[in-house]
Amino acid sequence: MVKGFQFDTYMAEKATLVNNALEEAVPLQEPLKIHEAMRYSLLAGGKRVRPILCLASCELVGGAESRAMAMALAVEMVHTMSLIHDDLPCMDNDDLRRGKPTNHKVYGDDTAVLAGDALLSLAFEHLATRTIGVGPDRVVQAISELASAVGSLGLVAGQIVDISSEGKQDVDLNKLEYIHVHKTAKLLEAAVVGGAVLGGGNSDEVERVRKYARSIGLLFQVVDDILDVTKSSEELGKTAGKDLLSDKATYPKLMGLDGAKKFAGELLATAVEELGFFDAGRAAPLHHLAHYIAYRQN
Ligand code: GRG
Repeated sequence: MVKGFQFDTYMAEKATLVNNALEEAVPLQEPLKIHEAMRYSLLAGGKRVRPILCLASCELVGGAESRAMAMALAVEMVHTMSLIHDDLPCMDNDDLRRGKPTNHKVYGDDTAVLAGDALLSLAFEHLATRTIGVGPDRVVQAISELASAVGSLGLVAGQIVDISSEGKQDVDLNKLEYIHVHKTAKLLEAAVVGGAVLGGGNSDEVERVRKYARSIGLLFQVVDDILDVTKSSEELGKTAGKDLLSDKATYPKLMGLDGAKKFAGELLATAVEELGFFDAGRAAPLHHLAHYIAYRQN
């Protein structure tokens, strides 16, 4: 860990910056119902890990954080969209998200689907039109990173394989990794890579942060699986123990709790190794973020 770096202060400052910018990016306007539903989930107080990773990655390669702010917001919009859709009765059917009733519980399934669709669309519009101080080639590259993370070879791939595996006992570690790389790691990768691309990183730097992101992306999900069996719904702000109840394949189930913790430690080490290539001061936020993801409590 980098001495003297105030991680808690860093996270609080960046989260406030992101929250204020999100508030401005999605104003309450006509038609009121859809904008209310979009804002309900978007401003419900997530940890903002993905946008903060995006800003930290931009600064790692020497870019001013303003260059990556639109990307950071776009990633959080996509993430929120995926949570709204994931919670729907036709998907994971959940009642609690970010400590509040899920979007469809408040606004109905029809509005929740539309709120997700509108956030997805706005994410790309925002990234394309609100990125400042960056040449068009890099903006197009960032758009393409985000699009491929979401589509049928990204989040959607992870979700369809996850849904198709429900109730089946044939999910081995390879399949579990496929699901989580696609459902979770791809979007974290887009956040980190997009930040480095918009920050002006060269191709070597971009590929280093991509490797870092792949490790922390899978780490994020391994830890999510561990928290599901070790924490309460109150502590998590979402329904705990769900995986166990539905007999779903998870890292603790396939590896045992200690095995899953050991695997998490290995992924953390791989991520940190990639940062060794960069200036330690500039890499401090991503270094601490990797540890935060590994040791988070919710
Ligand atoms: C409709 C294009 C389209 C895609 C959606 C529904 C779906 C496809 C994918 C599901 C993706 C999903 C919900 C993955 C889980 C990711 C995850 C670990 C979420 C929890 O993230 P945190 O802990 O949550 O960062 P907060 O609330 O803090 O932001």
